[in-house]
Amino acid sequence: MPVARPESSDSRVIAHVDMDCFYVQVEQRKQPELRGHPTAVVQYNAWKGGGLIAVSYEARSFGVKRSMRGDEAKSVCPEIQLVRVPVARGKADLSIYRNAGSEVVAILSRKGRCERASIDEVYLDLTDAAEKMLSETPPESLEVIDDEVIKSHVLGISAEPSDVRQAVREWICRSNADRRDKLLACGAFIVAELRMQVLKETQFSCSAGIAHNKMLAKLASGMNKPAQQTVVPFVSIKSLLEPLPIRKMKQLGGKLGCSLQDDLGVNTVGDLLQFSEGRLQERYGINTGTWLWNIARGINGDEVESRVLPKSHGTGKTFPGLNCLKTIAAIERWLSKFSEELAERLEVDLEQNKRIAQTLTLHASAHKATESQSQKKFPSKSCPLRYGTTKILEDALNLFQAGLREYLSSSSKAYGNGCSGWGITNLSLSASKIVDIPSGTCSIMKYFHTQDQSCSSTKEFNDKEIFEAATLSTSGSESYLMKHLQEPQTECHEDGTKMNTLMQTHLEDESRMFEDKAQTNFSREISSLSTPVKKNEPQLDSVGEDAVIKDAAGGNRSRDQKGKALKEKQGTSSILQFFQTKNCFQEPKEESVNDMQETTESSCSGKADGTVPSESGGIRSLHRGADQSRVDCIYKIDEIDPNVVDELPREIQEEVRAWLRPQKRANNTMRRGSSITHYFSPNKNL
Ligand code: TTP
Repeated sequence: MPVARPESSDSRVIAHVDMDCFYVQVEQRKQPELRGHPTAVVQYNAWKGGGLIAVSYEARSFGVKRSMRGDEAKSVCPEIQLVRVPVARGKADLSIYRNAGSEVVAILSRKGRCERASIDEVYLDLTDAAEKMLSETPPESLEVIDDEVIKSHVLGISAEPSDVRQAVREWICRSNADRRDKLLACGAFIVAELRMQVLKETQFSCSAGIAHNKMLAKLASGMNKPAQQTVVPFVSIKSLLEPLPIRKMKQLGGKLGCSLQDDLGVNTVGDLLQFSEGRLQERYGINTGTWLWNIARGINGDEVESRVLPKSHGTGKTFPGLNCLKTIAAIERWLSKFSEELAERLEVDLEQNKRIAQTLTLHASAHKATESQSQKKFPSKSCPLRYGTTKILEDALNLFQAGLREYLSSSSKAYGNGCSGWGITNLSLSASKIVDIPSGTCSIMKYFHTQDQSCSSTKEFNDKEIFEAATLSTSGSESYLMKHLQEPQTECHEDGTKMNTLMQTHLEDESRMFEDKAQTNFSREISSLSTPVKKNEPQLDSVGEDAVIKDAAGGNRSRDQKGKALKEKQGTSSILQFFQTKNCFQEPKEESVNDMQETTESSCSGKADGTVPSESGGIRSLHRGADQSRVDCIYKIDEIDPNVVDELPREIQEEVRAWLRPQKRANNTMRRGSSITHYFSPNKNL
């Protein structure tokens, strides 16, 4: 459900920056001889030359579209260069694009709060920077204005094409302008400079929208591409929004949009203006009613989140048609590849960003042999995430089995190894609920994490530990993802191919990416409605890729080696034993799956993993055991024998000693203990 958030101010300066034909640019940087030539990046397969996922603007001018297959693109534009997406582990390897996206984010984040929205999109809150510029060097005081600023498209400015630049210059430099417009004008300078900097440092061009909120900035960024920027002055909001088809607005592609059309006769955003807030609240509830009333007026209070790293990591693949997976052995083969990739990426995230992911989710699409049963969705399943390829694979298999059991509940005979009653057409794994590790705990974490891996016994996976992915997050990517996986193509993505492209390559922060990409494409369409200026080809293809940060190759291997070495050297660690066995007891109280979810969520917003100070001066940690009872562990610091610290690797002994020092305990217990208890929790080693 949409959330109505009041705008903190209508004078914010928000930019949405979107890279132009991003994968193509990445490939062109790698092979400069492709620059200036019609080029497309193709997800290659033998069927008609594979599917195009990115098309250069030169190729677009020949009529090449993302929905085409390679063969069709060749027939439309014989000179087109088709570059194949790199492949690793039998599937697309997108790390080169993710890393390129990270380069861009690093530059864009220099001027204000930066939210990485997808592999090639970023929101910026430039309010402070714009206010600073306005007070120190207002546009009207500048003698020279960069051409890139003058080339901005300012919605609402009407002038003959030959006079447009002069009109924009005047708009930017008006000394009697409304303060909000002045701030946007400053935003135009800042964004132009950032875009030029991105070009200089990465060789990539990008386009941008500059407005008072995220919704408007996003709508604007796709209106003039490539390598241009569009400003939405306050007075132009109404004329921008009014003609827009209601179903194309973010979050209105599904049932809510349908209801607006069918029940209230609302086809455009302008139609929505006729309804009072009270009437909309009456029909859709207080929150949604207000949200609808707001969006019709261009009001959107969503803040730019400070996030340059991805919210989740995902990997997956589609297996269309005859390629569908029909046996548990085939599922295991692929899950093994996914687990390996996920484990590597998580390891790099831990190493480089000091973050840990808490939830593992498996998504799949399936069909059954009988037509009548094909409507049922394969349920997405989640469980607490345990690090390491082996554990991820083990858990993923259990999640799959749980999902399959449920999926086949009406036809149990089809279940089992080697059965032919079902086929998996896409399969993916994601790691989400990523939280920062409290500073100072990293090397300890790594050590315990290694121990955890080497000491863990095979886990009897209990179904109760598996929960529906849909309940995981109220605002995170999963809920969006679920939405798109379950009712995916009713919005802008009508055909299965598009969905396939999406599922094949994009599984991280998919939610937002899906919606955002759809809206980017949409904003290109609306450029024709709202401005007389050039309109690039409307794209109704499927969605963009996830956003992962660094190439993780090798990370897991080194960790595993280190783990083995430690184990050989030390035998069974007594400090580890202490943490594993000391003072744990179980409360008989039964908790629901939802309760479990709440615990996980609270750990995200507050303490890292559900630890609370205990009355006895130790660290109390709440965990859910395999039997779903609550396990309450109290680790008493006083009872740790300082001698066992000698068993730890030298580089972390000092940290643990500091943690044990009486005078520091009050401060250190929570901060450090929270992670330690998590890693020593009984569940981690099950
Ligand atoms: P987009 O930003 O949607 O498109 P684009 O950058 O290629 O082109 P434009 O200039 O029109 O914005 O997607 C970003 C990248 O995500 C794109 O280069 C390739 C990838 N992608 C896919 O792999 N599959 C898809 O269906 C889409 C839409 C994108």
